[in-house]
Amino acid sequence: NQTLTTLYEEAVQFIRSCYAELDRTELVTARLAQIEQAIHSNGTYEHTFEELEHGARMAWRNSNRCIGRLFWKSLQVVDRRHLHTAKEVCEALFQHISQATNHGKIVPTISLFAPEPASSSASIPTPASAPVRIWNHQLLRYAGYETEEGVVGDPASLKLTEIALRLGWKGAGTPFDILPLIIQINGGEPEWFEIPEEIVLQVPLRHPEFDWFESLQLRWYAVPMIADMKLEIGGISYVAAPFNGWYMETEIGARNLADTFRYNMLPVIAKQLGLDTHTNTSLWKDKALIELNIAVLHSFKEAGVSIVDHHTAAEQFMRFEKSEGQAGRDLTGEWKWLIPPVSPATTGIFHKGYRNEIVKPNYFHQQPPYE
Ligand code: HEM
Ligand code: NRG
Repeated sequence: NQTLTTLYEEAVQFIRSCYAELDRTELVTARLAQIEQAIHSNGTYEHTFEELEHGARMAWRNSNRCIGRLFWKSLQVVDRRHLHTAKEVCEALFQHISQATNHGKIVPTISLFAPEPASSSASIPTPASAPVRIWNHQLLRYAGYETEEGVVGDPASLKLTEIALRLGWKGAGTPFDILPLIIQINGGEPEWFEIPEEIVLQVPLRHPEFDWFESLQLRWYAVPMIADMKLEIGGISYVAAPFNGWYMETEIGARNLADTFRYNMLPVIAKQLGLDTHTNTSLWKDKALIELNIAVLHSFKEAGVSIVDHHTAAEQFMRFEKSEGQAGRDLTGEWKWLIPPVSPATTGIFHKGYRNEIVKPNYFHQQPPYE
């Protein structure tokens, strides 16, 4: 059976590198014999907690688009493979949100739910057959509504917001409504759960010098928690594996609140700054962008919420590069994602090249369950 052979080969590769890194090479032969047996009788195998923990960390280390990889060893891995009902999964996600937020001192964390069943010769699983699927892009994200006056909220959430409303959720209709969690079990009907307000840390944005900034009533949630990627370790696919670190300020200040197809705040900010928005040569977009990013950094700092500026993040990435070299590993990276969207050429990353080869374990985009 071709699929099972591939699964075993993937397992061999992973177990060898994982155990070598953990200084457990003497255990490889016995563990592989066990895995081969398990695949033979069940069509799949189960990771030990140590394999899961180190595999998720290796996957972060291998994430070519991530500038934050210096801290890969600190990832906290939570084993949630035994949870089966939507209610149980929801409770675990609430715990992830509060423990990772940690009152602002953010803890990089991943929760791992039961993996997709490995293919057997009898049936090839579709994404819908996964024991757990999380429909949200991030555990915390703002809704977006199409109205007569245009989009209210985050245009990136239009589709999921529509789904939530269709399932019976009701949003307040503000520009910053937190979407409910939408959880699907065994390909059945998805269920939605409102996230308790008390576990959602958000940061109102203020500028250190401009008092008018506060009246824009901008805010962002404290913790980015990607919920729709699949973690692949040793041939096993964890399709529900939400993870988080902390924000780099440009993600909020140069993209989420600035992109014309997101909150599109640059024109309003430039006008408040008294800039001429009718000519490109006033560089009004650039000036507005910088003040918005300053406000994001200042507000997170004042609120005691972890965040990194793009210069520090780039320096940390260069340290990561160096430590990977010392560990004898080849660094891979995706340059156009690694460079920050603000002043890229002021960072060392801009002036280097990276090999964009995919090494596993890794996090992958997957087909959304609702398409
Ligand atoms: C992408 C920073 C933690 C995995 C990114 C991006 C940034 C970033 C700026 C680009 C995002 C974008 O342009 O939309 C950070 C920082 C972290 C952190 C500052 C702080 C600790 C993590 C963790 C993981 C991770 C804990 C996984 C365990 C990824 C992946 C991507 C990514 C897979 C690519 C996402 C995609 O393709 O959409 N990170 N990250 N990062 N990061 Fe990190
Ligand atoms: N740009 C997205 C988040 C992508 C991941 N970024 C991180 N990941 N910092 C946004 O919401 O702006 N992380 O795990 O910390």
